[in-house]
Amino acid sequence: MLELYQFEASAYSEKVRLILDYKQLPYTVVEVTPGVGQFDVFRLSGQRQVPVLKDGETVVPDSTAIARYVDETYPDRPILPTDPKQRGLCLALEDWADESIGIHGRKAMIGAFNQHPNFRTGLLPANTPDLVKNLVGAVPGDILSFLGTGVGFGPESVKESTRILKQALEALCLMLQNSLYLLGDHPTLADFAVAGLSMYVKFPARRYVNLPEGICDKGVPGLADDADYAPFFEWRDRLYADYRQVRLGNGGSGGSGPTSIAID
Ligand SMILES: N[C@@H](CCC(=O)N[C@@H](CS)C(=O)NCC(=O)O)C(=O)O
Repeated sequence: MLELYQFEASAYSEKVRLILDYKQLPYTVVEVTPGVGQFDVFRLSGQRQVPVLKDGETVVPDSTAIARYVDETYPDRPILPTDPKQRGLCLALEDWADESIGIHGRKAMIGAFNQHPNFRTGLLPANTPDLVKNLVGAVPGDILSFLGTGVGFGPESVKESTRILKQALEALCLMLQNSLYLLGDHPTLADFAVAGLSMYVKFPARRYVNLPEGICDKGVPGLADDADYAPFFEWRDRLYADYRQVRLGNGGSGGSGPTSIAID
């Protein structure tokens, strides 16, 4: 059985989960504890980041290497086109998703958490008393320690990330205008990378990712709720509905208590 070492809230892990689900490969999840748990990841893979895939004796770190490994080892439902031009475009789009959409998405989301208390409280379980919700709204970062990594993102850098994401969303809407998927009639690695790495721009509409229910379908104001980008999010909802499995109980908090999610 394949084993995925991951953080539930990691967009790179989400990209891999989308691929494994699309390829209908059963896997178990090993939820890594940020910090201490990463020592085990280092011992296993020689580096400390997730995702890492373990397939018997084979250990593959890095979402791109994992995607290529599974497509080569389990060729059913291929995700890499064979036509050279399509394959090149696919790899380029994947890299764009990893290096631009994912990184700017995280920055824009943290900026939005800092500016919009309602978005922040969405991460709390639905049964959280209003008193606590108000408190969370009033005390940025103190209670929601998972945002600790956002320190140092000034308003200018958040604004620049938002600008870059707007152009990315516009480009994606154009690419999808006359086709079902980014490279035509079938999903490829490009689609799964873009869908996974855009998780922080807007969280998936249903609990595919095991995070508190309140965060479903919520995202960065000005991006997630802009009607111009609706075709992109509709495309992503369809991709999830068609291929992603809801697998509650694996990792994450399950929304059963005040939540600490590890973003990055
Ligand atoms: N290039 C890597 C990036 C992976 C990555 O950035 N992982 C983050 C979680 S989303 C991580 O493990 N961060 C913890 C750390 O850097 O210590 C990939 O595609 O898998």
